Amino acid sequence: MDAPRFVPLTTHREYAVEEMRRRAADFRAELERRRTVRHFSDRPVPRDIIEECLRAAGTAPSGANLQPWHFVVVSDPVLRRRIREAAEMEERRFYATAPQDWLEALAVLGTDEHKPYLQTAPYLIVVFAQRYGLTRAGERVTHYYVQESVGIAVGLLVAAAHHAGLVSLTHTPSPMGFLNEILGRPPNERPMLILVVGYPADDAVVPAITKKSLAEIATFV
Ligand code: IYR
Repeated sequence: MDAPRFVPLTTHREYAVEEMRRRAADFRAELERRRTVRHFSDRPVPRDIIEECLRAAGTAPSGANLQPWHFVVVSDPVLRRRIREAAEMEERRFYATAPQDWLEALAVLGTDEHKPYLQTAPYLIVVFAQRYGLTRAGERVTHYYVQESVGIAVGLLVAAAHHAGLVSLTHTPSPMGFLNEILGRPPNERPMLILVVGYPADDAVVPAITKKSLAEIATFV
């Protein structure tokens, strides 16, 4: 077992309370402008911007710092077409067989089995959760809190893309096993979602939905 090694915390910044208040409110306001978008432009996005967003995602905390995620950035049009075709096949089944209450909950979003954005947007970031890791020698390494860890990383990725001036969509065709096959990922990796990233279409519209208030989402005791 490795002994813990510590270094001084040199990265923390403290702000005067007024500045802290302003920063908290500014950040909140910036995140409030984020919308999940389903109408994408095919305008290219420089790859280095996506790389920076992924570095931001990679800063996420994770169980035992094992960082149980892998991001496959798909820009190849042939692969995007194959992913769209496979996803639409799953979605046709979903919309034909999902329980009525699920379909009713989804109605406000106006979604259906057609997923043209999987081909239009310049990037599909396919997020894989590593159920366990593998050493160079091929031995299994147990990963802890995988869903929580990858969920946090995706949250940071969504925020990073927004902060950079891009829009995104968390897309979860289910089941998603076809992604391992198309992208050649190993069996210890489970596809968690596809983050569609790019610029919005000029005529993009979004559902008229609202977020819960602070009183609804939080309790102070
Ligand atoms: N995966 C389907 C259905 C869907 C489910 C939920 I929960 C959503 O928030 C949105 C869509 C689709 O992508 O259409």
